[in-house]
Amino acid sequence: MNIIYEGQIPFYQFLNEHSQVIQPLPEWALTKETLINYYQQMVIARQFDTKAIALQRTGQLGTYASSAGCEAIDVVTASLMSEADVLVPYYRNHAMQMIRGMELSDILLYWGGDERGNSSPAQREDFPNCVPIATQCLHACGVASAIKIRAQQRATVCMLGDGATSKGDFLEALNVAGVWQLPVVFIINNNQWAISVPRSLQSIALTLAQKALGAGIRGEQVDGNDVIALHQSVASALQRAREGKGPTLIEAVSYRLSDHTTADDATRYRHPDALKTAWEKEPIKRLRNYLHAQGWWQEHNETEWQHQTATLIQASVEQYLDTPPQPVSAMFDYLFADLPEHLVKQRDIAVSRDSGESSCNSNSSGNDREAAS
Ligand SMILES: Cc1ncc(C[n+]2csc(CCOP(=O)(O)OP(=O)(O)O)c2C)c(N)n1
Ligand SMILES: [Mg+2]
Repeated sequence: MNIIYEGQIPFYQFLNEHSQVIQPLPEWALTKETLINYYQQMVIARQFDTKAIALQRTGQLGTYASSAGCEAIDVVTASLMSEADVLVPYYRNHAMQMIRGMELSDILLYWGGDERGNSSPAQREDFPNCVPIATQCLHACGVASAIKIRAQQRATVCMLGDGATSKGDFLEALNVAGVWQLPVVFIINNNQWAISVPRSLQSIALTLAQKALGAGIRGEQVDGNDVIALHQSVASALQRAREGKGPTLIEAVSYRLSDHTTADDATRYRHPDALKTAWEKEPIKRLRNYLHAQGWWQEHNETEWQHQTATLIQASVEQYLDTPPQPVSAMFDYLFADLPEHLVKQRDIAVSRDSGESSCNSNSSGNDREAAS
């Protein structure tokens, strides 16, 4: 017998869970600028997340998917993308949308059930949030195909979760990306859970990255709590894509520090010890400890940045709450280019109800938005 194929999955880590450097750093990480920027963006993402959950709990936002634990993945990837690259996100990538230019108030608007939050001009050609699991992987291949046909130097970034890797759509997308050598980077946020299904029941494969090997494309695993490792891995993958050197699958290992969404209660299926251990490894603390040790980030920097961030978030919350809700009939405006006949009738009913309601409820404010959504 001869072995005709042997696969390898590299694992990247520079900053271990104790914030210690475990191998020589790349040159860009020897100075503080990029690292501090990553840290600051992650703090914004975490504060935004906390605020969004508080808004939901007080009836001022719809169901919301927390990004606690995936800040490093999102911040590093979005920061490395060029304006011309295309983001195909799923529902946990608020920090990416923020860095790509969306207003935080628009992101809140979306989670408040208002479609205008999904049509910000700042999104340019980026896709809206994808909620059906893994379907975005094929959309990303469509985008990447268009980029390839036009011979443009742009990359498509497709975000997905560990649970999404069990879907046929994901495997089909990997396959076609390989066959057509598409300029796409798939990034799995392996946060160890697909709602209540643990990673161990998702696949018996040692890594999720190795699924790339079956499609003949490059697969690698990276510590998703280590901004330096993420930077190295994502920057190279983006460069390969833009240079026409084919797709990459990156599995970023993280942990979901929150419930699945605000509609979930993870205490019903998750042992508190696992969560406690995960908090020891989380990306923000890991980088903060390193920056402190380098003397690049002091206590007063922390206090000032937390304060500045709180002011920014508060302003975006106010802008969101001050946005008058859309009329009920707006729900017909976003799905069809040409509304089918039966929906035209329904929209007409909604429009006449809206005009009746607005005349007897002229004081309607943004605080009514959950009722409206
Ligand atoms: C096609 C489809 N099936 C089922 C669901 C219900 N659902 C919503 S989130 C989720 C789990 C996804 O887990 P994962 O891919 O790991 O992403 P995470 O939420 O953990 O980031 C499921 C099954 C869905 N949205 N779409
Ligand atoms: Mg998951």
